This record gives sequence, C-alpha cells and structure tokens, in this order.
Amino acid sequence: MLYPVQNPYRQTQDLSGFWRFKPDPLAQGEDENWISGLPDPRPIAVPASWNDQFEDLRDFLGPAWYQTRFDLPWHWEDQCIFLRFNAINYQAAVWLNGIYLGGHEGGHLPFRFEITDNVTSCNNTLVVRVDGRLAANHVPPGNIIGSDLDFFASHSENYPQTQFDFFPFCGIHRPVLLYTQPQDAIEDITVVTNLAEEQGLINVKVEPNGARLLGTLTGDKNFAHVEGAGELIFDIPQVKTWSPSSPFLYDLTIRLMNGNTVSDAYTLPVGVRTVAIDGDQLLLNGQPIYLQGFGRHEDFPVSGRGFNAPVIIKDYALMRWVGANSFRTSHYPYSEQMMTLADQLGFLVIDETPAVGLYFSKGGYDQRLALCRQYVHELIMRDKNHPSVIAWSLANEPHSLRESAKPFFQNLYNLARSLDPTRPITLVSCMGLLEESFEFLDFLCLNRYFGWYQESGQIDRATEMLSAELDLLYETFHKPVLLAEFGADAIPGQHAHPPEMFTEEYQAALITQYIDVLRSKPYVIGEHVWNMCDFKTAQGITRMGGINHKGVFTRDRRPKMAAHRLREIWTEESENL
Ligand code: BDP
Repeated sequence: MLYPVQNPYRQTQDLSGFWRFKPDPLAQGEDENWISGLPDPRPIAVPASWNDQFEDLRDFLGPAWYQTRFDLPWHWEDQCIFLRFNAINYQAAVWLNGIYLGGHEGGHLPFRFEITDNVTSCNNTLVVRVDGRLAANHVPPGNIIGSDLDFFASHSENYPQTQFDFFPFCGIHRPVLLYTQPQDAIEDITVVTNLAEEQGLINVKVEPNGARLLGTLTGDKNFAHVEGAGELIFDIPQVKTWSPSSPFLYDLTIRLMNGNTVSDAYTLPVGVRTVAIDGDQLLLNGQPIYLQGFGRHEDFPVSGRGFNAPVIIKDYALMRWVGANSFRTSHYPYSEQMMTLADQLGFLVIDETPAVGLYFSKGGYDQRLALCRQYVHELIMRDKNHPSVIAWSLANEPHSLRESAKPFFQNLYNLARSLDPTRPITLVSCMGLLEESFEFLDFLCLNRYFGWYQESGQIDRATEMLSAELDLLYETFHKPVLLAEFGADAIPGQHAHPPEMFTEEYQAALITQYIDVLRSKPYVIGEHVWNMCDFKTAQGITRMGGINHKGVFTRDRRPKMAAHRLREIWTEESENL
C-alpha cells in the first residue's frame, strides 16, 4: 500500500489536529444517531491515545466516538479521493456525511476508503467509532476467562486484563490523511534489489500489471532511464549499497504513461542491499552482520501510543548514541514514519506483526488465524519496500504448547514467504526447545529472563543456564539465534553494591554478563536488550506504578547505568557495523 505523497499528480491533506470526542460507555451512539454529529463533545488531539489525555478515561477502553469536519482543497475534482487511517486501536467504524464507509480490525496497520462519491466540496462530517475493549478472540488477546491459557497465566490479574505486557492504549493513533490519485493511477510498486560483485540490480514491479511505465533512478553519479510494461529492471554498475554505516538511498521515480502523457508518478527511496541467512550467519550484502539493539515500544507520557514525531527523532538519536544498529518493532508494526527514518538513518529492523500473547485453544482458532493472516498481509504490503526491514517476525511469545500452534505458524510462514520471497522469517519465543515452529523458521529468536523471573538475584547461575540452553537449541535446530529479549527492571536512582535486583547496578551487570555469553557463541547473530525505554503497562503486582522498568532509558528518555555500559560495549564494536 503506497504512502500518500504530494506531487503534480497526487495531493494530500493531513486531518490531524483537534477533533471532537465522546466516550460511549453504554454503547448508545448508533441508536442516538451520533453518526451525524456528537452531542456535548469534548476536544481531543488526533493522533494520540485518549487514555492519558483525560484523567477520567485512563482505563476506559471504549467504545468512543471521534468527529471532525473538513472542506476539500481546490482542484480535487476529477481525481479519485481516498481517506486513509494510518492506525486506529483496536476496532474502527467510519461514517462520512452519515454514510457508513466500513470498518477495520487491528491496531497498527493502515486502511483506506475511496470516498470520491461520498465527499462534497464543503462541510464534510467525518465520524469514527473506536473500540479498544479487550476480548479473547482479538489479536492481541485480553479478558481471557477460565483455563484457556496453558501457560503464563500471570497476566490474568492485571488491570486492565491484557494478555500482553503493555498498556492497551486506544484511539486514533496515527495521522488521518485525505489524498488523491488520478483515475489512471499507480496502485502498487514492489522493489527487490540484488547484488553481483560491484553491480546492483533493481527489479521493480508495478500495478496495474502491464501498464506502460517510465522509470528514472537518480542518486550518486548514477542516472538511469528504463521503459517497460509492468516491470522494470535497472542494472547499476558500481552500485552504492545500503547498510547501517552507509545508508545510501537512490530515488526511483515511476511514471505511468498514457500515450505520450504522464498520468501518474510516484517517487520511492530505494536502498540496494541483500539480506540472507547462510549457515550460522546473518548476511547483509554478503557480509556477516551482528545485531545489537533493542526491543522497544511506541510509548510516551500523555500521547500514549500515538504518533509523536519528536520522540521518534529523539529515540533514533539515543539509539545512535548508545551504539545500536537494530531494533525489533515489538510487539506490533510501528508508524510508517519510523520505518522511513530507519531507511534514512541506517537501522536494521525486525518487523513484527501485532500477534503477541497468542493462544491456541479451539474456540476462536479460525478467527484468530484469519486475523493473523490479515496482519501478515497488511504488514508486508505496507513495509516490503523498506531496505531497513531485514526480517519478518510472525509473533511474540505465543503459548505454543498445543498441537495446533505449529500448523498455525506454518500457515503464516507460507503466506509471508509467498508475499516476500526475499527476507528471512522468524517468530520470537520464550519456549526454547518446545517451540516446534523453530523447525521451519529461518532463524530463531529467543526471549530469556534467567536472573530475573527465574534464578532471581543470581546472575552467575543465570548466565550458566543461558549458555547451556543456547547450545542445546543450536544442537537441536542448527539455526542461528538472536537473543531477542533479556534484561532486568531497574528503578532509576536505586543502587546497591554488590548488585541487587531493581538497582541500576544489577541491570547493568546482568546485561553485561549476558553479552559475554552471547559473544562466545558463533551461531548467535545478535543481542536485543529488553527494553530500550521504560514503558507503561496494565497495573499488577510486578509493575510498580504501572511501568515496566526494564528500559535502559527511563520513560522520559534519560540513561540509566546500563545505557552507559551498553554504550561502552557497543561503540567499541562500531567499526564492525
Ligand atoms: C517478555 C515479553 C515482553 C515483556 C517482558 C517482561 O515478550 O512483552 O514486557 O517479557 O516481562 O516475556 O518484561
């Protein structure tokens, strides 16, 4: 799905700003015709979560209603007009001028409606109903009752009762865009890059299939024009490759030709790189690369999970400062702006679907599978052209003990593989040897908390166990391993010598000793500390102040001792990136 752009053939208008808002705890909005306008609304910022904007709504998960009004800019006649929601958590229903446009399920992926026939030049009323209530058959799930969970039932005492360890923020989380495209439009572009010695190859497929195209590639000293129908191939001698140390991007402009006239054009930044798993190694441009970085969250005070441009800039600056070269979009796809900056700044991204905390009891199995397939599809369609994306992660910490888990993930793996034959596919597990899907995944992602949830307070014992388990995993599956999560809570300002749990010293020591083990294993392809920053969670006895304190930065982005320690370790290695 192409991101809306502004050029002579396409226009966009961002509807972000202050909208009207009304919670609907009795679910009476439709009966009372709120689709035409909200009675007694309050102002709300869009995009942002609602929970931290209002003190009476922190734990309220919906339904709630949003409304805004807009006029069309001049010169939008004769264009196809679309309304695009970059992300709404969790369920959305949309009305324009009283007409129902449709809905969407799932909190972190974009959806759009064509509104050419429903929109008028002035005074359009847009109403959106958002429902973030937790339910067992949602993905991610919550409010699971009874014994459906085989494993890790600890979240069941949380409030709100999430089956995942982050706050279930709700609302219109990312920008809402109006945009146009011409009647004859480029619907989609798929770019695949390859390398042969010094030569780069860019293969470009365009929808509509078979349309006459003119492609232009600019950047560096290279400048190439290629014409074709449906597919274009660029050969670039002496190519400048894309990598973390040199994230070079070409500009690829595709023009759709109608006779001799251009009917549409779209420009896409393209990084030429290859990624592969080869034996025990992860290869970028044919060279082994070691991942050092974080699992993270989109989370900040007041804006919640909402798009927050300054925080994105700050986080990349902090990741660079600490020497990280990569991160995982735990536990859901991040904003498209975050991905675009990863391309520009040279970060490697493991791109994860929103499937966290999955369980496999019979009830609702088909529904959850269909939803996960939808997420895999939407994610790959959204992010396939980002050079920064080096792998797809199908899920985080599924409760995979039931027989149906493996076929579930085989199904998702096959789908992802058919949509993208180029990138490695993984899933992130805490089950070790018991994760049967490790048999067919391209590399293994393991989460481990020895020294924290188990072997509490005993870092030496913890790292012995880690070492033994990693070896066993490798002997069993013969695949490279990323330690995708490890860490310890540290309350900022809490100190002890010798180190004790919850102190900054303990967190720094545990992370350092883990890294020593990881670096001694030739089949380990990286270390992702959990978490980059402290983040908000549901309330529960293991989350002081409703915060997970495993960040090496605080929630307001101040470094703890562990961040300084990581910086020493990771910046020493930076020549190898
Ligand atoms: C892991 C989860 C992550 C949690 C983390 C923790 O993948 O979402 O936040 O544990 O407990 O199991 O801190």
